[in-house]
Amino acid sequence: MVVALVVTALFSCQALLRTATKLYPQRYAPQGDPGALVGTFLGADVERAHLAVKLTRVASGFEQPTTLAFVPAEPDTAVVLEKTGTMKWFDVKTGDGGDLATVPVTTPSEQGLLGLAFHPRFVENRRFFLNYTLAKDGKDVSRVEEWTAGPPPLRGKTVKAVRVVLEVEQPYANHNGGHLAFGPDGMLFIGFGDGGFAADPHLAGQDLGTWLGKMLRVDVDRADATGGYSVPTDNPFVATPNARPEIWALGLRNPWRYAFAPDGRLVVGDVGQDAWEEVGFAARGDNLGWNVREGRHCFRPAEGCRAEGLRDPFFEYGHDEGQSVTGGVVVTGARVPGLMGRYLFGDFIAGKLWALDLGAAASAALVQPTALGKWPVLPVSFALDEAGDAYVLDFAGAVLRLDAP
Ligand SMILES: [Ca+2]
Repeated sequence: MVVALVVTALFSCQALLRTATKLYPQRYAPQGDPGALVGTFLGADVERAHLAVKLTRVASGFEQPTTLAFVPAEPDTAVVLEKTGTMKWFDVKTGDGGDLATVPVTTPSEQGLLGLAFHPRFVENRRFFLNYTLAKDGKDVSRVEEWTAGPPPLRGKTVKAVRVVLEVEQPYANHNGGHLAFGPDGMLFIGFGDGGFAADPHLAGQDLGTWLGKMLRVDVDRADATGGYSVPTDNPFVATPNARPEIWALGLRNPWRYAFAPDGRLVVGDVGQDAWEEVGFAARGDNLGWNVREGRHCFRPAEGCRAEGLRDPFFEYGHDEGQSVTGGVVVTGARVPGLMGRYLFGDFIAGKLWALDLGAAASAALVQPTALGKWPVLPVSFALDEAGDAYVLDFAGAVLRLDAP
């Protein structure tokens, strides 16, 4: 009871503080020595090829940030989502910033304000999409929602919710997925985890009758009678009895982050259970294996599981190396020459960063990445700026740019 009161008081103070600071311009300029971060090579990384990089703080002071995105055609402006429900903008050069919106989220475990995607024609239509969890009718629900920004620039404005695209009930507070990304086909890809707890107790991963444990593909430009979206007629399971037609790929445990490579392939980091973290492709109709397989190994049953019809990841690592993969982005900028054209990703718990060649992933059974080191950060998301240069978002509150050493 005492603990509960203290917690309540603490949250009340934070709420007051947030209300007060909203009245004034906010500052997210980097704190401390920007050169203080040092990467080290440990474990299997010792034997891998190394790429020396520097992590330069460009902003700090965010509260449990989950998502970083650069605003299209406004190259000095980036957006950060905080798990606790605030959407913020900041100036990448000066650190000036402010609030754009406060979303009424639930925040236990892995829930909160989790994902954002700008519409491919955001510059003209000012539409963007958020993925967050909220309490509704006594249940926890993941909601994908369309929002609108007013006339440019985005900075210094407030943004507004327009309509709900879709919602799904979440049986547990973990593995809620949360990411959003538009494909080169203009469709919105929505990744949902298996619903949570552990080991997929509802067997959602292999069940085509639920959105949980799936990658969905929907058309948000042509809503049907539901008002939220329509199902593209070329989705893989539209003619499969009892299958949800929105499904693009199945067998996912928690696709926390994913991205499209410049060649159009969808690359997913799928968080593992007790043993293996994985990165792989999710092409049309692919079954990525969960919970039959964890990485390239049997999970259910523990031996002699089926492998046919399942797509294994092109990279996996054991929990001796890290405990929660954060899918990344294909770097297109030239700021770090050794990174250009490569897929950058990391581990949220271990603070390790890697880069690998997706061209090699297409032909080889397993690809070995280049190690970028273990850093004192919690890589929760990756992002590219307008030049295609890479940033890592530290869940402890900082935005870090990858630079040549
Ligand atoms: Ca898998």
